[in-house]
Amino acid sequence: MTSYKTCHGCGITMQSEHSDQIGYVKNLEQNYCYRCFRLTNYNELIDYDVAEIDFLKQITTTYDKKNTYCYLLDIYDLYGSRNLELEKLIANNNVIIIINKIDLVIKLTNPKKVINYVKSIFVDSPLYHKITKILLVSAIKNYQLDELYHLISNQQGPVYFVGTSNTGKSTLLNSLIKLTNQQQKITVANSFATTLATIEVNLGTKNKIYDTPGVKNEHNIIHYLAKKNQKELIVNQLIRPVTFQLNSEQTIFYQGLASFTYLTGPKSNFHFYKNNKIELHRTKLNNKNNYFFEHAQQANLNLADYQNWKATRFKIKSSNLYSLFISGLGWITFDGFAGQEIMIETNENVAVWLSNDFI
Ligand SMILES: Nc1nc2c(ncn2[C@@H]2O[C@H](COP(=O)(O)OP(=O)(O)OP(=O)(O)O)[C@@H](O)[C@H]2O)c(=O)[nH]1
Ligand SMILES: [Mg+2]
Repeated sequence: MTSYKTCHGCGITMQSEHSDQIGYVKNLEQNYCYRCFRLTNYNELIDYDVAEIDFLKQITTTYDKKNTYCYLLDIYDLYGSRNLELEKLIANNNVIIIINKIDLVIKLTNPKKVINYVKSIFVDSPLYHKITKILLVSAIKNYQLDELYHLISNQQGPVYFVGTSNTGKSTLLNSLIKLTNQQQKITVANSFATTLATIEVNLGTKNKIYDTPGVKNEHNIIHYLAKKNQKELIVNQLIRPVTFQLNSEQTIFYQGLASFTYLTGPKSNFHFYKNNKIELHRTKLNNKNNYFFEHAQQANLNLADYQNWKATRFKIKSSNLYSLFISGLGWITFDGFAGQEIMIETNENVAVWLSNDFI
């Protein structure tokens, strides 16, 4: 039987007929669907096929400009956690940009520098002129949550928390729920597509607050991994950089996930900010292909397949402090100067960006 009752954890309409389908619950009196129950109590993801659900279509937009959108980005994947279609969709309304998971880098962060940097990467975005505030927060450490609460409770109309999947929207709302002594618990998980429909959240404010399902983030390497590796690559511990002093024609492998090659330039330091679970291995450029076939592809962290392995080259044009981002693998910071050449190899869909240093 299908009901009109929605799951308190993920927002999906519940049904008690098909145990192999989304929304299943044995007894419709329950408040949480079976998937949320297993996720919350056993950290086990029931793999219903949610890949085809178009979560972008579920984002409510109006043209009366009354809505406010809290657009969450993940500090570990600042570029990859953006979604341009979503930015177009919400560009008619006020936008608060929230950079979450700041606890991952808290000891390294100069907040003003990060905020200015975020502003600069949105210059070309359709929502640039709608950004009313950029806030750095940590949902799990309650960092800046009072300020966030103050901001959202002072908005005129409804506030929607939006963003790509896994940026921490539901975790952030759960923390706000706790801080305001409300009784509600949204399901959160170390995986993608946890929230499945819009959920109204009670924070005791005059205006309405909503959690929404995360939009798919196709740039992130997590989507191209062997499935068994996906959980391991989601970062939730403080990132400690690893420094390599490299001569030209040296390569660093991120196990079987990607490689970084210093092609041309004098001896230089490169600081790798990455998930602590990924081991880095150095080899010479002329041994790169051997290493790739003999070790990298057999590593315990690897991609689902290697058909779309692609090289992207960067030539540094002027002296500056740079950060090179690989979506889902963190970033590499270095003191660059004109003439240096660098190459990243990974799945062709994984986004790679070179920009000024941001932290
Ligand atoms: N380190 C750290 N991890 C966080 C923080 N906020 C969320 N996470 C983790 O990020 C993962 C995803 O959190 P969710 O709240 O489920 O993310 P979501 O954006 O609601 O995901 P969808 O519902 O799929 O859109 C979980 O493993 C959280 O523990 C944070 O402030 N710091
Ligand atoms: Mg969620």
